[in-house]
Amino acid sequence: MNKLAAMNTPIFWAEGHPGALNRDNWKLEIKGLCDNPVTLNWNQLMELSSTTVNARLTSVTRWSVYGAWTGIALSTLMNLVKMQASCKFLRFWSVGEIYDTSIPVDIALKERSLAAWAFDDEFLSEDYGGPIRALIPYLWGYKSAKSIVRIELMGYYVPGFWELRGYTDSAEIEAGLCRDINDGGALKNIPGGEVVDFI
Ligand SMILES: Nc1nc2c(c(=O)[nH]1)N[C@H]1C(S)=C(S)[C@@H](COP(=O)(O)O)O[C@H]1N2
Ligand SMILES: [Mo]
Repeated sequence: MNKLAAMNTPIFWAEGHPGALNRDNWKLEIKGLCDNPVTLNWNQLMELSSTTVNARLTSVTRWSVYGAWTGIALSTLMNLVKMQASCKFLRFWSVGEIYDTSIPVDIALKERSLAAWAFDDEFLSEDYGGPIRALIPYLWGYKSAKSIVRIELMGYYVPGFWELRGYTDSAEIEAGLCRDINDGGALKNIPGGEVVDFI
């Protein structure tokens, strides 16, 4: 069992679980406001320089999980496609293209914003957004779209799946009680902003 599952990390698929996903057939398309749009298959994704960051995924439903996430920095992908200056938001699309969410480009270019494919040295399972997902530790978890098939470089903001259903567009993490998944779901306090640790 993978570590996220072993810790009973909640599994959210608001649009319905996609079922088994095949890494070898996976394609991630990156298009929009860039000079060099690409569609990358799994082998091509694995050939890009990767990074491992210690970071938290923190849900607006008030739980947070910590670990070493490995993936491709979104900044690396933006360099690859030659993002244009007019790009202001990145819009992620999950498999099935029902779930989308968008983040400002300045947050996308921060060092711990990834297209992540592993957690604690294990590939992500479908449950947790494998083969590859957004991991945006700076914002509430609904910005970390799972099993992404497309990243669109946008000049303007479009509210996504959860934003249309009442969650904030900014997804700024707010202080308060939060379950520590790494500690059996114990209730603790988090500060506002990116959760580095509990208080
Ligand atoms: N496609 C898709 N991505 C998604 C979601 C979802 O329902 N569908 N839920 C989001 C929310 S609200 C959170 S908190 C995290 C949860 O990630 P996990 O299911 O891997 O724990 O995924 C985000 N990405
Ligand atoms: Mo969430």
